[in-house]
Amino acid sequence: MQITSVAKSIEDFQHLVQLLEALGLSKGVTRENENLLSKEFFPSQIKLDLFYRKKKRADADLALIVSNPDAAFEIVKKLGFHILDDEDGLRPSLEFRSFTLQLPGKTRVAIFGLKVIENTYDYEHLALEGNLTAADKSFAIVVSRFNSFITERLLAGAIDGLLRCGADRKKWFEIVRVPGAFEIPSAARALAETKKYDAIICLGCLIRGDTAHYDVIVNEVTRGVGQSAQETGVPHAFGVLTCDTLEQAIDRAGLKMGNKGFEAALAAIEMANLTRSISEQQKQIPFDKLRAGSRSARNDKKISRTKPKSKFKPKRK
Ligand code: INI
Repeated sequence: MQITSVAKSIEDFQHLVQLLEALGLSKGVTRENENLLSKEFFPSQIKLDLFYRKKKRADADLALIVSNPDAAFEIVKKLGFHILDDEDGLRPSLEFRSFTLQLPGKTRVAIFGLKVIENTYDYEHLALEGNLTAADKSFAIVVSRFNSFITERLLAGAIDGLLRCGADRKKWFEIVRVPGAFEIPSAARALAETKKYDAIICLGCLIRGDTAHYDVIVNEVTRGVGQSAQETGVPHAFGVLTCDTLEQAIDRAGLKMGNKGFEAALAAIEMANLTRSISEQQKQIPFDKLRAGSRSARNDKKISRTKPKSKFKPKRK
């Protein structure tokens, strides 16, 4: 699904890009042709709110629901955009805040959301999660040739997953082939050690009937991939099928049980984003301070958990 918004002038388009970046949305691809200029943005979460407005107010060209409307208000003020109305902001008792701004070319943007209330722990927002944006990330796929009629399907699924999440085929992923599943960990580790990739996707297929060493190889591959991930700090997604029969493998390579290559690609994207968020996070709230009600927890609540990518560090109220 895609949500679109149309700017009223080229200047407003640039202002919108600036505003959305400042609000912390991740950037995707910019496209331009003789008819159109467009830029993609990926929110960390998306939901569709359907509503009927009982009290009339001017329609906006773009409506944004943000997790901290007070911080968004400060960002908009700092960017110098003209605020049209901020009725709710004047009523501090309200848990909700909405305001509208107008860009110089008359594009209107409505911003609203629930205020961050002090001393109330919102565990959902305390949890860090990786999003599914692959546009600005690099991936290496290690795929084994043994049982290639299965592994090629896993590879197709993984590529599909990366492309659907915005990865650029030419720039942002590399495919490396190895003879069998046993060779996957060493190739994955060599790639991870280059530090060129945000995540490594491992794809293979082990079928019990094919080898007396099935259990030995399964253990070795699983341990090797896990060890490479832990020792290099680069996320590895495990898309190596370990099946009793060929039929089970076929089901997991695009039939009844989905495509494990596709799932591995999504796990790699999520973990690449999560790893980046964790390392970008300036301060973490220690686990023992998460207990609601403790004095230190209340004080630590003031620590900003917004992505430091933004130039602004919104203050929590
Ligand atoms: N490699 C696989 O990827 N899947 C298998 O099912 C398999 N079987 O059954 O033997 C297999 N063996 C090859 C192994 O992974 C190595 O490539 C080989 O031993 C050379 O090191």
